[in-house]
Amino acid sequence: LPPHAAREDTLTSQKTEFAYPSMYRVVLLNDDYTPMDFVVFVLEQFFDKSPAEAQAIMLEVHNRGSGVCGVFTYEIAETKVGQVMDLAQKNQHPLQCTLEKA
Ligand code: TYC
Repeated sequence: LPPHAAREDTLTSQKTEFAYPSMYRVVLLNDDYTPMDFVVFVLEQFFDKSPAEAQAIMLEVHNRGSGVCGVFTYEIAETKVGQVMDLAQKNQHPLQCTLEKA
């Protein structure tokens, strides 16, 4: 169904308007100082990645400059960016994490 689709309510025959939420990529950016193990930990802890997935995403960021941690609705994406940035700051790592509309 496209955005702004309407479904027929089975019992009442009323049309219920709804729209799918916009989705946002959470993106990690490379830098020269954040330890690889820290990035792997972040991906496991906040994005539910397996150790192998986390390692692969970390290496993609390291080798290509950026990588996608996951795709979420705005509020969840924003929360995850905040969690990553908080933990990086607490550990004095310059790791950057941002949102982009999918
Ligand atoms: N480039 C970092 C290093 O060599 C590792 C790193 C990977 C940093 C991913 C940030 O998002 C990042 N220690």
